[in-house]
Amino acid sequence: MKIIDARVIITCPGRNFVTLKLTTDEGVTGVGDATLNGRELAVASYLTDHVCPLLLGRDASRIEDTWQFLYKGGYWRRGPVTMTAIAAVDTALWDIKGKMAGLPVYQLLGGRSRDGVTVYGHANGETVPEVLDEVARFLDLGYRAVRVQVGIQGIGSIYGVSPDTAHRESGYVPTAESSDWSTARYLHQIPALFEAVRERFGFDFALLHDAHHRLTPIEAARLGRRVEEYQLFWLEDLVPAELQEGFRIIRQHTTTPLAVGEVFNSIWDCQQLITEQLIDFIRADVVHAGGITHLRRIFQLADLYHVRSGSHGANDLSPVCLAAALHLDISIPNFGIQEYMRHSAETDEVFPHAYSFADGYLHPGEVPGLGVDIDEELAARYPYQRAYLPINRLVDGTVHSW
Ligand code: KDG
Ligand code: MG
Repeated sequence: MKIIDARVIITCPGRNFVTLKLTTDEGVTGVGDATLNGRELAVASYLTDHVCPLLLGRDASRIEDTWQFLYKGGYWRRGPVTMTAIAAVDTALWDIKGKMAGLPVYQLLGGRSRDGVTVYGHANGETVPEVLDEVARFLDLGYRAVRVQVGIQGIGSIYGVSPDTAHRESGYVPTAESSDWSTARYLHQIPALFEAVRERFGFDFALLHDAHHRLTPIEAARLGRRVEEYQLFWLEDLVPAELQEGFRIIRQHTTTPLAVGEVFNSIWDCQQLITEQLIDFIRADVVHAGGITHLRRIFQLADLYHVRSGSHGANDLSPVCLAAALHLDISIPNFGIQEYMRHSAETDEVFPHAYSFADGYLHPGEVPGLGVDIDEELAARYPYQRAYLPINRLVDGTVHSW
């Protein structure tokens, strides 16, 4: 079974998505997400100009071999562009393998380890009462887990707190700059949000929060310790994780569970975090961490060290990535939670899919392969639009992590 066509499709049904579509000589197609928010065309070029020509004529059934061929064969290793491109090929090959076998991909990964994939939604707001209304909405919809983000007084527009989650949260805001970030204000005000949520809704659901890499380890340690009484499911991305040993400081001071990894691309980005048990949840995702093949390897390492999965699932990852994540989530033993930021209606139309939400869980569906496709005719009606992630600055103008 040979690959005879490899094409990259770029579409912008509200935000940009890059998709790889492979076709075999038997007419079977497979899709893989290749979206790297804000740097979409770099991956598209990596695929079109360098990888696609190498795929033609290759045996579509050799998933692991193709992964190694692209990873080791490229000589230049790791990094978001390379690993997103490899992920797209890998995901498309799993899709093809499932279709050939007549089985949903999760069956090829060992079958179900659970009945449904617990997901968390995003309750955002400029003020605490606004966030509380959003939490109520999610709980009414049946969610068992909610992430809460709120505006901070004295700070302008903060990334990730807009209730307009379909577009702004994951960065479709070409010129947004916040220029008055203050960690002191944030640390002072944020505990009141968790207190208000627990006071009104109790403790019978998982509560999460994302700090978007904005703190130092000792600031993070202080926050984690301060909010222990609210029993968060996790605090996410407290500090940038290039310095993996930095998490030791946080760990020494707090029992609040820690999650990190949405910008990771390989097992080596989290090797120390996992093997030293410095985190509780690894947030690497299918599209940016080398596809189903490599993410499964990360989760298997994590399982040995009591670290559970918590895959990134913002809506700048396409429905193809979400479908792939769900097949992995439902099959692995150490699943923790899956982020679920619903896509816009236009995006859902461009990417018809078999997965469905019910009672706080996502279900991958029983369609052979990944159960997701791209409607190319519709996709063509939404041409690419240049867009960037926002920039965050301190009061004095210093660029700061967001
Ligand atoms: O492209 C960046 C987004 O995916 C990211 O900022 C969203 O932090 C995020 C999250 O937790 O989903
Ligand atoms: Mg995040």
